[in-house]
Amino acid sequence: MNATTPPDILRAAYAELIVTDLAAARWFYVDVLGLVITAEEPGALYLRAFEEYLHHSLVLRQGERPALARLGYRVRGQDQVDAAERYFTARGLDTRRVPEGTTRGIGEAVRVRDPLGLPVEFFYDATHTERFTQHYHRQPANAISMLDHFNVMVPDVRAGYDYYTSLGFGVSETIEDSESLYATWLFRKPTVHDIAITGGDGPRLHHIAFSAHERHQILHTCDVLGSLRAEHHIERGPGRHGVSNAFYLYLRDPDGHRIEIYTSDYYTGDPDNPTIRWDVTDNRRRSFWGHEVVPSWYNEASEVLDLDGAPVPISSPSRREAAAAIGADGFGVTGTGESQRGFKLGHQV
Ligand code: 4SX
Ligand code: FE2
Repeated sequence: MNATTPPDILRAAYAELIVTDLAAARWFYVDVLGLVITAEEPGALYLRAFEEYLHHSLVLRQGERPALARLGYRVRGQDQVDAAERYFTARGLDTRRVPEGTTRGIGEAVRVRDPLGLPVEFFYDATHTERFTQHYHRQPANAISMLDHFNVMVPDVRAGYDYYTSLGFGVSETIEDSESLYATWLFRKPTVHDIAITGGDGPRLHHIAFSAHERHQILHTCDVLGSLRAEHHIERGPGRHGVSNAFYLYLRDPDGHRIEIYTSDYYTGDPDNPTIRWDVTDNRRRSFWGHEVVPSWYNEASEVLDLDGAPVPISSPSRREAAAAIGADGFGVTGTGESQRGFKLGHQV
C-alpha cells in the first residue's frame, strides 16, 4: 500500500448540513420525514434512518447561512483512513486528520477539500446504535431506510468523472452527447450510485438522497405534506427516473436544501456491469414518463464550505444540459409546453 493507492471506499455514509433554523429543520426531518434522533446538543441534531446502525447519516448544524459542511464516505477499515491521508496529501490537496469525536459519533478521520472543491471526510470508526429494522411500531407510514447517495453540481462533469473513476468508483450511467458529458452516476456499493455529478454552477450540493423500501412510503410523504399545507416543500415528482430506474421524490427543506427519497434502483456489483449512456435528447432520461424537469431543479443548489468553514467560490459550465436537450432550434423533445411535444393536436385532414 503506497501513496498511489486510493483508499478503499465502502459507500456514501453521512452529510452535515448547515441550517439557519434548527427548529424548522427538526420539524422537516424528524416530524415529517421521520428520521430518528440519535443525539442532540445545543445547535446540532444527529439523525439516522430506520435501518442504519451507525451514529448518524445526517447532521444538522445551526449556522448563519445554509450550506453543505461535509460529505462523509465510510472506508473499509481504520487503516484506510491512513491510506486516504497518504493519498490526498501526495496529491497536494488540503488534507487534515481530525481526532475522534470532531464530529460526534465519528472516530479519527481525514478531511479533504477534493479536486472538485467539495469538503469530504473519510472515516471508519463510528459509534454503533440500535438498528430499528423490525421496530415497525416506531416507523411511520413514510419510513426511510438509509442514506443512498449524494449528488453534487459542478461546472466540469468530465473532471468529476475522471476524479471519481481514479478513486475506484464504477460508472453506472451517464447523460451525454457527442460533445459533452452532462451528468454521471458513480458507485462503490453495488447500486446505481454513491455519488452523482450534475453539470451546472458549482461546486454546490445538488441533493442528498435517502432510500425507502416501497413506493407507497414515498407517496405517503406527499400526502403528509399536502395535509400539513406544506406542499410547497415538494419540488419534483413523484415519478420514475429514466437514469437508475428508481422511483423518486424531491423535496426542499426549510433552508432550500434538496432531499430526494428514492426506491428500487438495481444491482451493479458485477465487475462487467454495463454503463448505460443516455443521449441528452432522450426525453425519458430524467423522467421515464416524459415529465418536464422544473427549472429550479437544474438551477438551484446549496453552497459548500471549505475545511475552514468559508464558502467555496462558484463557477459556471460552458454547456448546460437543459439547453442542449432542447436543441439549437428550440424544437427538441424536451419542450416546455404542448406545442413543443411534437403531437399534432386534434384530427388533421
Ligand atoms: O433525473 S435523473 O433521472 O437523471 C436521476 C436523478 C436519476 C437518479 C437520481 O438519483 C437522480 O437524482
Ligand atoms: Fe438522486
